[in-house]
Amino acid sequence: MENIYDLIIKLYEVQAVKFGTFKLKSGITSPVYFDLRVIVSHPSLMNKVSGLLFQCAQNAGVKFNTVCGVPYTALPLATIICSKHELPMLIRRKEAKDYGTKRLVEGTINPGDTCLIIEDVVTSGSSVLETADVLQKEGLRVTDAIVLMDREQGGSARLAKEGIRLHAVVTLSKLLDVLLAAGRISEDTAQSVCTFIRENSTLEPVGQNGSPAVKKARMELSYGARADLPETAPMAARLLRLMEEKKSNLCMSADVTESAKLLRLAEELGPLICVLKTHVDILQDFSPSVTEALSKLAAKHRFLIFEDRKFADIGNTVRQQYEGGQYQISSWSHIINAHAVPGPGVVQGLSAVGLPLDRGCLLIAQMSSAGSLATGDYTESVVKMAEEHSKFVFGFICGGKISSKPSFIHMTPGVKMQSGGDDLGQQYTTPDEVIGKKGSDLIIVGRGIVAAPDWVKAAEDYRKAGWEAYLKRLSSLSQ
Ligand code: 5BU
Repeated sequence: MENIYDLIIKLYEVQAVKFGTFKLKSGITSPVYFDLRVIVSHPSLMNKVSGLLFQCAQNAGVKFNTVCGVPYTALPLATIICSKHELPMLIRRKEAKDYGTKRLVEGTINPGDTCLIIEDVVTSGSSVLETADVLQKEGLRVTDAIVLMDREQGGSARLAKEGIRLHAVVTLSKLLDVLLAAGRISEDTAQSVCTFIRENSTLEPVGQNGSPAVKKARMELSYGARADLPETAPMAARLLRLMEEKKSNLCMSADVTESAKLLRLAEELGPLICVLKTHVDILQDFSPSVTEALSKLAAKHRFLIFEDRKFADIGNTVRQQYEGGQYQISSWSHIINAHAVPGPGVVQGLSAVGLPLDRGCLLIAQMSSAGSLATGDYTESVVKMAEEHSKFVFGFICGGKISSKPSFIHMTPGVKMQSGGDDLGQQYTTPDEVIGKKGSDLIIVGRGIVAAPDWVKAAEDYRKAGWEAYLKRLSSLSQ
């Protein structure tokens, strides 16, 4: 066991495993990359790896007469094993020579012998299968393969289908657990690797062998657990805790034009919501006393105020719009939102005002209205901008989950019990769809509540629907 621990640390130190952003042959981007070719420059590591590969075969009770390494990285490993234990070896050529014997396998082939395959990394299992195929065509039997690193992306199930048992010295889950425990990688890194593996499995779901790191990533984190992550911004942590405490992922959009009505909504629905969203500029009778009263109700009923101002100008202008004018938004609104269209200056201008006041900002990554231009590459760029300003930007206005980082909060407008729309382009999705299927965190409901005959009943129905969808999602992802 200690051996494996040391091996993993050593592999990390010689950069045989790297974390970051890597473009794979397939074109997809991976947060983890194995380059086990580098181990040929570390003789003691070569010996250690070869020893563990052999031991793995012994432990599994594999019976074999000969050994073949998958070219090229596993070739020297097979050589060391065969040399040390005086076993006959076979070499598989990648290309047949165009002269001489034209053999695909070098060495003495005794048809009917069992050949053990050695490989460095298995992802889908296809390179092991290719080698097995060549050996089988020569009349050899292939029953087992030993791999140094199983990425747990479906390779072992694929090989099993072809009658080959895969034995791994190290699994990716184990590697992540050890590196996490040793403080070599962050929780965030482990999480993103797990998410990547889960989403890019070639066959079977990952993590069935019970690694805590992988299990944790397969398991959806609760709102409360996300609040405690070190990378979670203070405003996100505050909101997530409120949600957990009030069992509510409901943001009410109090789109009314009279101050008295706004305050009545806040007083009556305050206990059921975690955020109250305003459009302060639609109030006919605004005065600073309204926001003062609203702030008191927010403290009394424990909800956050979100002025849906959608800032979208150069940094210098938004700074003044946020802080000054007749609304003085920064003095009472815990949360604001902004379009990313002006570039990062908009966030810089807003955070200059908001950060010292412990405020937070949501970036508008998608919109609920028909024909919205905030899609595709634009949405991706917004996520990137949020990641670059993650102290102040703590989440998104979006249609569903757009970032795998659990520290970011996803809030979705355009929610009603019945899907459909209004006659000005608004499009509605149900709470179950938004939270349960699309993976968002909060529903934003306006007319679904405000235009209902009984506000309190409607708000309670939405709170319940949103919360139950969340609980259902949590339990389905924890299996
Ligand atoms: P509704 O009555 O639930 O349709 O109100 C939705 C609210 O959310 C309303 O205040 C909009 O201004 C706000 N909204 C939205 O509907 N869609 C968006 O993409 C964004 C905000 Br951003």
